[in-house]
Amino acid sequence: MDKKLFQFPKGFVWGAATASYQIEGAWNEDGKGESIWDRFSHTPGCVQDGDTGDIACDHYHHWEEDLDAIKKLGLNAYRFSVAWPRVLPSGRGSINEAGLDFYSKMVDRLLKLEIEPYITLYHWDLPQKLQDEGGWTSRAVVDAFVEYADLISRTLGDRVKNWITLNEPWVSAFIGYEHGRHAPGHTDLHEALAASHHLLLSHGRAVPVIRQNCPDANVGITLNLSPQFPASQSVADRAAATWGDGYVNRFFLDPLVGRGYPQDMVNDYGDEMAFVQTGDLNTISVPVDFVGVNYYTRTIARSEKISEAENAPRTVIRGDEITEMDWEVYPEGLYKTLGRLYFDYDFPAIYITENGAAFVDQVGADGEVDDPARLSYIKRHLEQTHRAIESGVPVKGYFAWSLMDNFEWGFGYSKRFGLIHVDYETQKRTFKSSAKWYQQVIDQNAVD
Ligand code: IFM
Repeated sequence: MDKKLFQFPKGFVWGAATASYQIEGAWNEDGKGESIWDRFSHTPGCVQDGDTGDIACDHYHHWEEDLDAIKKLGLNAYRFSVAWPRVLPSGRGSINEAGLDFYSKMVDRLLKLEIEPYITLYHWDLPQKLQDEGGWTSRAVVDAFVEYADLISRTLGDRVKNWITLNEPWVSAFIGYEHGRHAPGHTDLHEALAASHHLLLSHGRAVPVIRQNCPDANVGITLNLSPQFPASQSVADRAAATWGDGYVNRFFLDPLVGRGYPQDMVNDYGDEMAFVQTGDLNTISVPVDFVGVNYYTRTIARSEKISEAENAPRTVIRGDEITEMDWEVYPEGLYKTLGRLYFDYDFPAIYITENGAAFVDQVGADGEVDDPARLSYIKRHLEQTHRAIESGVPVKGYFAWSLMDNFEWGFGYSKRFGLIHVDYETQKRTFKSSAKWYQQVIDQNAVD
């Protein structure tokens, strides 16, 4: 009777994730160059409450304490990103040794603590110098990314095995260049499409370089994926769901596995796709060892092409459990997504590189932070992960988002996703109850 309800496979990777701009601070220290997020957050009106990542969790100075916390949590893996402008302040060319040294020391310490590093090369902090030349809309950025990937994998590849080229290229391209809510804050679909293509091309060009520098590398890319459910049976809602799937999911998944850009989206975007050159799709579909999925919620697609009155009544209704991001809690969407990645797209391995939830957290009079909603969110997503594994999907690891509260982009510090609470005034770290529970999960390799 002591058999655990959800026992995970031996060797399952238990981690947590962060990103450089969200935690490091030290935005202009020790030779670091300006990033598009430095510029964006310093521009009045771009980030809620005028917050910036100038200090954030001050991880640049607290990194040893933070690594000790990771050890205490019992994680066997830590996913973090390198800030490109910290190591190449102008994006290419002259190297900032102090920046390289920071990551090198971190890797050494992680390995000493027996924590496997998973490095994300690009988690949105493009050097501003490259943005001044057009950023991701310019094809020249691809060579710069390859130079950067080469530098980092040459420097750390003797010790780091796990590499993620890009985090959520959809967000970089479409939220940054079409919706304007992220750096660089543009609102031009054509730019977003070009950015998206150059991001994918950068991935395709970087993978062989990483493999050359690190022959036993485990290399992949991380996508934000969200299953689309038509709000009703109406033709219009079904079309909206197909379009939404093309926009967020298939536009990235299809080219990565060699299917090219989805024809329905190409038809929709038309001449806007003129920047795709011969051979690009071949480059993009370079084989990867895994795909990383960041899953938070599903999308219920309601057509904007017909009025609510003309449309069929909604049959798929958003649940009433909603996070602080206004995202519906829908764990089954993770099961569905994992299955699709394996059964439809045939990825050899899958990591959940992010999953978690923002809720309002209070530090109690006793100094404790009790966060049952987050604990329950993670628990139910782990149950769905386990279900996927039981169905034969090769899910190799789970990284909670996030290790600690941090700068949540356009929302500044107003949303807390951490397992560890951060008091931004004092930089005091406190394990929330979800962290203590996660500690037990890792210890037992099971969700009880
Ligand atoms: O904080 C972000 C992260 O940087 C990328 N994925 C989604 C998270 C929550 O919004």
